[in-house]
Amino acid sequence: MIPLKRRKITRTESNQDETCTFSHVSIFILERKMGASRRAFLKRLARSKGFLIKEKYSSAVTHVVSENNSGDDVQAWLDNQSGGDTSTSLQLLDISWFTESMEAGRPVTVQDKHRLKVNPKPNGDAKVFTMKSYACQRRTPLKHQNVFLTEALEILAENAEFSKNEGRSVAFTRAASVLKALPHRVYSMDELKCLPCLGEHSQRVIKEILEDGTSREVESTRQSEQFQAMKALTGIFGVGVRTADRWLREGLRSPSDLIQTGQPLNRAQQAGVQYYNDLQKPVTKAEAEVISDIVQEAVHAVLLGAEIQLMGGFKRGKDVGHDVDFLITHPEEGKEEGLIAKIINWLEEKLQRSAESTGSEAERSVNQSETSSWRAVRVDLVVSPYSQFAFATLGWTGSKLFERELRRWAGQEKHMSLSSHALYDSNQKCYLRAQTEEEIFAYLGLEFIPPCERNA
Ligand code: 8GT
Ligand code: MN
Repeated sequence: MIPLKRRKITRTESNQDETCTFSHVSIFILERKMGASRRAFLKRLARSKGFLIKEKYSSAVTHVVSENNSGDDVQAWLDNQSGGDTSTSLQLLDISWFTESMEAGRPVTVQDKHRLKVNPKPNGDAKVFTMKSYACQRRTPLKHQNVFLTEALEILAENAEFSKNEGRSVAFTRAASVLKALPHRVYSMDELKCLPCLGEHSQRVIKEILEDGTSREVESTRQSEQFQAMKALTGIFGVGVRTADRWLREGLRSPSDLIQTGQPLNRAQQAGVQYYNDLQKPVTKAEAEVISDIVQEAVHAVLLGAEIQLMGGFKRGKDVGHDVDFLITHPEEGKEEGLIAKIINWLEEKLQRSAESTGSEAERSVNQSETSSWRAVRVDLVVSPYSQFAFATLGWTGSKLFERELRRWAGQEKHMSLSSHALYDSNQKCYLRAQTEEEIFAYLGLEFIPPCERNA
C-alpha cells in the first residue's frame, strides 16, 4: 500500500484518464515560447476543470495548444517529435481555444480562428538536399526561407570575430550560408544530413532552435554586455576589432564614452564618431541612386569618358546597405591615375560652392529645415586600371563570403591565386587575362553565378 500522502503526489495523467470528464479530448500544451511556469499553471487549471492533459506528446494527443508560435513552428516541432508522422486529424490550436474552453468549462468547438495555419511543405517528405561545398559553386538568392536559423548563426559568427577567432567566425558564416542556399525552410535535423559545412557546434545550435524556438547560447551572446559594446564600438567608421577590444578593456562601451573620456581618434574615427547616428542608418536604394548621380557628375567633370559602376550589396539586388560602393575606370589605360584625388577635390569644391550659395554656417544653423536636408553616408570609391577591371568587378561585387570562397577555391582546387587585380596560374606560372567576369569563372572551372545569386 502506498501511503495516502504519496499517492496524492504521484497522481499523474494515467489515473487522470479515468477521472477526466471529456475523454475524447486529449490536450498537450507546448512549452516552447510559453515557459515552464505558465505551462504548469495552465495544466493545473485545465485538470481542475476535468480536462485531460498529457504530460508528454504522443499519438494519443488530439489537441496541441501553443502560445505565440506560428503553425509552421508547431508543425516543425511535431515533425521532430514524431519523425514527420503526425495524424492528419490532430488539431493545432492557438491558446485562444484553450482560454475559451476554460471559460466555458468544456472543450468548445474548434473553429477556424482557433487553428494555426500550416503552410504546405514543398515536395512532401523528399527533402534531403545535397549541396556543393564552396559558396562560389552555389546560387544564393537574397531572400531565403531560413532567416530564423541564419540570423542566429551569424550572431555567433560576429561574436567569434569580436573574440578575434577568425576560424570559428568563418565556420559559423559558412554554416549560415549553406542554409541560405536551401530552397525551403528547414523543419528537422534529418534534412541536413547531406549538407556540407555544418559543424558540430552549428548543428547543436540549429537543433536547439528547431526544438525550442531559440538557442540559449545565441540569446545570452546577444544580451551580453561585451557583445553589445563590441557591436557599438566596431560600428564606428574607422574602428576595427583590435581598437574596439582595447577600448572595451579600458571600460569604454559606446561612442559617447569616447567623447567623454577624450580618447585620441584618427581622422576616420573622428568622422565616425561625429556622424555616428547617420552612419548607423541603413542606406536605401533611392539614396544610393542620388549618390550615384553625384559621383557620375564628379567623375565626368574631372575625366571625360570614365566608366562608373555601382558595386557591393546594391549590385547584388539588396534594397539597403551600410554604404555605397563604386568602381571607376577609363578605357584608355593610365588615364585613371590620380583620379581619386581629383574626384575628392571636385566634390569638396562643390560643397564649398553650395555653402556659399546657401549662406554662412551661422545663417544656416538658424534655418530649421537645413538641419534635416542632408545626411552623412559612407561611400567607397575604387579606381581600377582598365586591364584589371573584370577582376575588380568580381572582387567588389561580394558578398564577403562569396569572395573569400572564390579565393579559397582558386587556391585549393585550381592552384591559382585570385585577387581584385589579377588571376595568377601557378601551374602555368603566368597571369591570366580577362575582360569579363564570365571569363574569370571559366578559368576557375566554375559555373557563372550572376551577382543577384552571390548573396552567400
Ligand atoms: P553592405 O550592404 O553592408 O554595404 O554589403 P556589401 O556591399 O556586400 O559589403 P561591403 O562591406 O560594402 O563590401 C563590398 C565588397 O567590397 C565586398 O565584396 C567586399 O569583399 C569588398 N571589399 C571590401 N574591402 C575590400 C578591400 O579592401 N579590397 C577588395 N578587393 N575588396 C574589398 O569590403
Ligand atoms: Mn557596400
